Amino acid sequence: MSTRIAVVTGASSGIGAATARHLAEAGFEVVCAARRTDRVEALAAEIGGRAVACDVTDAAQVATLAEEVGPRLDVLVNNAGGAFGLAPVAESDPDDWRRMYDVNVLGVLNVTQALLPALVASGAGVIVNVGSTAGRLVYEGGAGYTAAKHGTKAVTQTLRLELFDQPVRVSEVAPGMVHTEEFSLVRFDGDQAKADAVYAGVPDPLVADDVADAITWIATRPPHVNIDELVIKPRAQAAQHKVHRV
Ligand code: 8X3
Repeated sequence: MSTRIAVVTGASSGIGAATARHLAEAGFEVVCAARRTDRVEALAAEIGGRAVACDVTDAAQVATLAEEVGPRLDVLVNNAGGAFGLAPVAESDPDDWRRMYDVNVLGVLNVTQALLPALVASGAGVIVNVGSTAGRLVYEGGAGYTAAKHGTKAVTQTLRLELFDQPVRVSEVAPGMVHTEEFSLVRFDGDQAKADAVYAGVPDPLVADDVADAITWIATRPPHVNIDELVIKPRAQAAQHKVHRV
């Protein structure tokens, strides 16, 4: 059997990088895609994969990714995404909202459109979109991000319907609180104190490896098994506003 190929977007850090490592351990040749070339090149060298510079919001770069992947693809993990800002609706910057819609929704559209023929050609493709608990609820200051992640979920569920007779499974993994090096730092525009406060006192937030493990499990089920959605939170987070802190 030929080597199975996986693409992970946003593979330069956090959940994306961890997922690339887990999929490589599971035997996949992983195409690591992200904007930061130095990071994906180092990761690809470490795991015996391939690196592609790709901003998922840029059609030309996504076309280059599709060329690099070639005619057959087994797994696509649409992980690139993120939150920008935590301002109330009344004070939000529309540019932040545009960027969030761009990367969390249109990014999924661009990459999925470009790679779908190769996923179909594999005869047993899997798409795993990285959503969020923010796609299931709302919270103060979160409207731009929750709207975008509700969008990620809507695209995923629509694809699931549209591809029901195709050899492609469609899943969403929806993590809650995951302590990665960059998610909150990016949200707060580099303010480390604000980023640290998100996880302050939480005994054990999830880490990127926990989510990578779940994604790899989804991607390695038998071809007739479609995990439609998987919500994953730390034990300490019973609900968005109910977080155990010590
Ligand atoms: C991350 C979860 O709570 O920051 O996607 O919206 S949250």
